[in-house]
Amino acid sequence: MKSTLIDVHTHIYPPAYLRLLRSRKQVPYLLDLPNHEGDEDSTHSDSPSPRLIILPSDNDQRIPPAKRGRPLDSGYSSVPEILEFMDVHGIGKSILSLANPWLDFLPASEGPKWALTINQELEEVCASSEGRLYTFGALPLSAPPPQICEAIQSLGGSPHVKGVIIGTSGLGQGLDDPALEEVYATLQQSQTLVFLHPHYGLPSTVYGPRAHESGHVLHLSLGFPLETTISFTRMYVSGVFDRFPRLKILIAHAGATIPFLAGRISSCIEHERLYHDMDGTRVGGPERSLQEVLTTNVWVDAVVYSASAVQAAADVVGRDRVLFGTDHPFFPPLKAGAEEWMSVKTNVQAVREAFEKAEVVDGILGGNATKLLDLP
Ligand code: 5CU
Repeated sequence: MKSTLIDVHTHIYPPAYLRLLRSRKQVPYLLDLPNHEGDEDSTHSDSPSPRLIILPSDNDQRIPPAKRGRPLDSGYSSVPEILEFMDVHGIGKSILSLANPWLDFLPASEGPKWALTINQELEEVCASSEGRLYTFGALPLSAPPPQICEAIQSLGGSPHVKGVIIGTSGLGQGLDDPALEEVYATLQQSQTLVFLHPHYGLPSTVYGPRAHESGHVLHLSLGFPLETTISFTRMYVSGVFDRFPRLKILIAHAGATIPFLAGRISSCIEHERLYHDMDGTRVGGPERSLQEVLTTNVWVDAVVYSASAVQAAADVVGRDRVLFGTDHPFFPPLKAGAEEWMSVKTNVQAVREAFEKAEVVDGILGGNATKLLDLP
């Protein structure tokens, strides 16, 4: 297959990170299974794969251990398997990012050294990939802002780093936290692309007492995109993009529900009494329009599994600001032995179905990423 696709959304747990998870007993951690609890999902080994317990809901004691979280097979960390996955799906280049929950859970004193270790491992993997792998670096977000800024600056020296990945919690208070100003200033000044990705979802109470019966469905399909939507909207209404108008942000999962809700968000701002005086003159709230921010600061991936959704996202942010992604190693085929991943095929087809013009399809499947990330 011709390898022309560029995958901007593909995750990895490098060996150092797996060692970190293995050393822990609280979420996130690896749950080893005794042999008799054999994991039917695992297709890679005779002994049961440990379970990857990363989401708070994964730790639900009502779920049997062999079904908790997901099986950690080698696809989560093996670079040869990633390259093979790329070959099977015609992916020429991939941008690897550390998967959730990144380094968010570490004590402040440990974040920077782990960020350094993980980012070095990722840079080495990419450097020996003959131009096929690049990376979004991880940030030690639990550390004090000056150390986060130092980490951003040190990534500038790594030739394969194309930006950073962050979750929605920031320093613990979200991405509208004034304490992040120094970090945003550094990101803007260095023109570092920020890949915004969810992990925390919504408070578990919203899913009701039967949530454990549907596994990850509610959390991943609704919690993830709503978390991203809320996080980005908080950044916008708090004026982050007014103060840092050259910030560059790539929003996961086709911009979550932001493209769909952009009009409503803008209308709520236009009707917010706190933002207007008695004459109706604007006295507060974000200065730049959401439309302007979405078409100048924002890019989105195309991981949305639907032609109409990817089209809607492109209508709002611009067709040249949508970038193909796979979300590997999440959403693997559940059928043993399947080579092609339905999740990947669905996303490629959605792009081909949504747009008639070959140049738009080619842009989304690879050209836009080449330009944004300055890929060879
Ligand atoms: O949908 C996704 O992006 C993911 C992810 O990145 N991590 C995860 O735990 N589940 C789904």
